[in-house]
Amino acid sequence: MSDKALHKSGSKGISRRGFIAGTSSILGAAALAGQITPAQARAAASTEAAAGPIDNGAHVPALVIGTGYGGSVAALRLAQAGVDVHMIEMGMAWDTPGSDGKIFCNTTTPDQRSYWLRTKTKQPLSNFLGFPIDKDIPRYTGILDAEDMGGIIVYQGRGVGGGSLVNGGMAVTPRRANFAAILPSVDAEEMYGTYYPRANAGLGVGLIDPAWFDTVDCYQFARVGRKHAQRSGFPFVFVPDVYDWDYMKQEAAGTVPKSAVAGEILYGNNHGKKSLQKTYLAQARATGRVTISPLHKVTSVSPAPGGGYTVVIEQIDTTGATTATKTVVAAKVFFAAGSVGTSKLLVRLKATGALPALNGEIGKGWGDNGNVMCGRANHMWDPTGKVQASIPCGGIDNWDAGGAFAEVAPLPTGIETYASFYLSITKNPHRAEFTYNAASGSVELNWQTAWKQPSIDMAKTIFDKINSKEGTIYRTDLFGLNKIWGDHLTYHPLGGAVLNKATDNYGRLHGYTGLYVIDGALIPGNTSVNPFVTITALAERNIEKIIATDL
Ligand code: FAE
Repeated sequence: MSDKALHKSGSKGISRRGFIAGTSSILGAAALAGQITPAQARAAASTEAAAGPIDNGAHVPALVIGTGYGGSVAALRLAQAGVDVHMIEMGMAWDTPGSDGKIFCNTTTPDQRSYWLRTKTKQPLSNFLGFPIDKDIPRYTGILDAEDMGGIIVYQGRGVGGGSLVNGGMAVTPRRANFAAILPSVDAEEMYGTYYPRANAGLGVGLIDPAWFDTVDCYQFARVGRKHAQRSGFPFVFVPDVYDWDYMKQEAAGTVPKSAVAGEILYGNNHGKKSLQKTYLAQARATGRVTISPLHKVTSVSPAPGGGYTVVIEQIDTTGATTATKTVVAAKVFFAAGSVGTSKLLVRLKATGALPALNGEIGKGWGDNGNVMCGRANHMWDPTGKVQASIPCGGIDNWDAGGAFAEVAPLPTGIETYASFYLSITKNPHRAEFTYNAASGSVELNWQTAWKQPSIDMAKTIFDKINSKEGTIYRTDLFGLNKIWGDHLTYHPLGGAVLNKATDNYGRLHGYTGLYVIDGALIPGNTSVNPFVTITALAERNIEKIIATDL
């Protein structure tokens, strides 16, 4: 990946004044950015409040399952085309402060808001100095799901905004040369000429000021990462992000409430991150045509007797208990529940006879984007800083030679750890399949932990060399006792309903007119970089075609 490719983004910033809690202020944020007017924002907020959650027996023109990247793009573009849209989201709205006055809790002090229906945290870095660091929490519909799929823990965001609520915001357009391997049936010319720029603009992607980066305490960890990469002959590249970099400068200067600089990331970010709530979803709501039902989970979709689809939805409370079951009819249904959510639904619906005509590609082609984590122990003269901004801003590129792109990640513990920490994206060739287990009534994924070995080997092409050059060693205390590699997890689930296989070349599910997939499930297992810009750009491409031809 060249520096140029990584920098390629149409940036459209949002004023820091907009980063206030609450639905109406979220709408206000977009208004300040010039995306919608304050009057539109107020009208949309009151329309939505009046509309409330979806009613049992409702008939809707378009129903979107999930409010992540794919779902938000679909909702906005459909609404702009004059279609009323209802979005169903199993997670919470995340628009109301808790007793501490904050919507989201901090990474260092996880409480009930942190995890989806768990009684103990499941932190990606489970140990420190070999000691387990997970703690008991009340069971609650928290923001981060650590979903155990057998051979792999899949981390996902839960709530209005999906993964955008919990992710690092790294907004990377893959190198064009790698694109054919990602989505071979898609016209790259169109993607790079139209849809990637549209996605970058819609997401509000921007780049850190390199001069500021060079001086500020909170990126010392990344400067150490750059120095070590370059001394071993690897290019260090700045990576765009959806964080408001002007706000971050003010956080670092102590003039505004701290968010990234205070380590907020995995369990939500209270200020500077431009999550979908502040971009696509704010615009969608401002059309007055989009309503969202949080704490509602779709459990079934099947053809309705009079045309369209019958959708069964469970309303849940914050303990996860079902409080109502609703049945609605939708003319068109967009599956945007994320790679795992969409795949699990479709595999179950095919196997149980609700959608028997789905084809044999359903559930196939799932990959982990080659994610693997590791830490390195630096010398005492190479401290990484006790204050670390939680937003990564650079990476080490060894994709061509070694099959790995390593994000130089923060370890925002609040103390000096002398550790360098990395999340590598690698060219792992393994693909898994979701299947329905009739005996247990659950959908399973056949991923094996041992399938991470190619990822480890590829990451080692970078870190063995750096360790040898620097005279340093791997940390063995972050993922257990004497365990170097974080090979048990992914942040980047992709595939399960692959474009041009389970669907046509625009996400229309084979076998059923009016059913679409529009999220990360379309992408066959790897994007060579962090995935959400590609998910967004592909959704922009597909919805444009669907609106032009199917509505
Ligand atoms: P997603 O955003 O997951 O949205 C799906 C939504 O559907 C969720 O809100 C679900 O709660 C909801 N849902 C699921 N099932 C149902 C159901 N049955 N009924 C109703 N609602 C349902 O899908 N990517 C990057 O590009 N850069 C990063 O820096 C980055 N960092 C990450 C860090 C972490 C910790 C994590 C977990 C992910 C990160 N990602 C990153 C990945 C990125 O967030 C992910 O690829 C996208 O969010 C996937 O977008 P989708 O639209 O596919």
